[in-house]
Amino acid sequence: MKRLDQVLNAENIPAELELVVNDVIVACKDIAFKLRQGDLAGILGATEDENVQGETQKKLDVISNDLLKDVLVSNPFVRGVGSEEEDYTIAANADGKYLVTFDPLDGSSNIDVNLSVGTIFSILEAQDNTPGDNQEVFLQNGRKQVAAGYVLYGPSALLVMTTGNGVNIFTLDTTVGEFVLTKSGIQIPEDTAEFAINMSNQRFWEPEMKQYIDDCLQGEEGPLGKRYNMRWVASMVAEVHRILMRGGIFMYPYDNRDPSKAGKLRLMYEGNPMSMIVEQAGGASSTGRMDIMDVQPEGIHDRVPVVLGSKNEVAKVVAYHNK
Ligand code: P6P
Repeated sequence: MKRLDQVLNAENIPAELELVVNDVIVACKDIAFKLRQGDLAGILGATEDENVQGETQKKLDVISNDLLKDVLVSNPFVRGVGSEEEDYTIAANADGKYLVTFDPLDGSSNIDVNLSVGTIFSILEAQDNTPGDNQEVFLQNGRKQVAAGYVLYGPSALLVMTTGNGVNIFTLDTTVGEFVLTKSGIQIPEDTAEFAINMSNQRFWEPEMKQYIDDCLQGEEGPLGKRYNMRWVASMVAEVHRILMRGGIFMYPYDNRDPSKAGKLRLMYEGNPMSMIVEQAGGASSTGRMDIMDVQPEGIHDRVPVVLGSKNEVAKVVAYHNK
């Protein structure tokens, strides 16, 4: 079985980028170990604090964020980092080339009920000498990513990542503490009959999304002519992984609960990295009206509507929005 470093070497990526990826993975292996300890390590439950998103921080949100931040800020090839848990971007090294954004523990509402959570990361190149504590240097569209990945802390800890050469899956071998290649060249089935959406928000959606879901629920007799199944794990990393494995469509659309927000999910460290992975695996990822990776960010915490997965199903949802 090939180790992560052997696969990255074969992909001919710059040595500095490989060292940045390795530091992300060092932190994620530590997060995986802490999650396995759970209550035994006294690290479950919430803090008294809220993050910039207005969400109560779980203890493990803070621990995971600190692990990733500390290891990356001291990496000589990192210019700066941006995190869901940090109000502002953080400067690392003025002559570092790489910018790393991450959601340190996505789906953390699942932690206290022992369900899957994940770490999502995205890597960009700084295009000028702007310091890493100026968010402007991060504000590049998703097509500029040089690497993206997630670690799914499920029954096994899986690293799924791409450097633009397809999508590989690595499994954490806990006997040696290394991620080893277990699947390569992932391809998402182009069609699906399985959708993932939080149905409790239905009354807040735009008419186009309501119509698509209504038509799915009409099954074989309806306009889409097939019986759909539904899943909702409330952990984007778990949903995306299921889609990579068996196809599907994941949606967190715009809703009018807070009209000032374009969506719930964040562009820079959820939408863009997941979109790079999904497109590299032959899927599609859209806001419903345009490719997510073509969206020009205006702030490190920008939100975006997300419709991603099997490309022919995403095309249907886009068609509903373009009627
Ligand atoms: P809801 C987790 O908080 C997250 O950011 C995604 O991982 C997940 O898909 C979504 O929010 C779940 O949101 O509104 O169903 O709790």
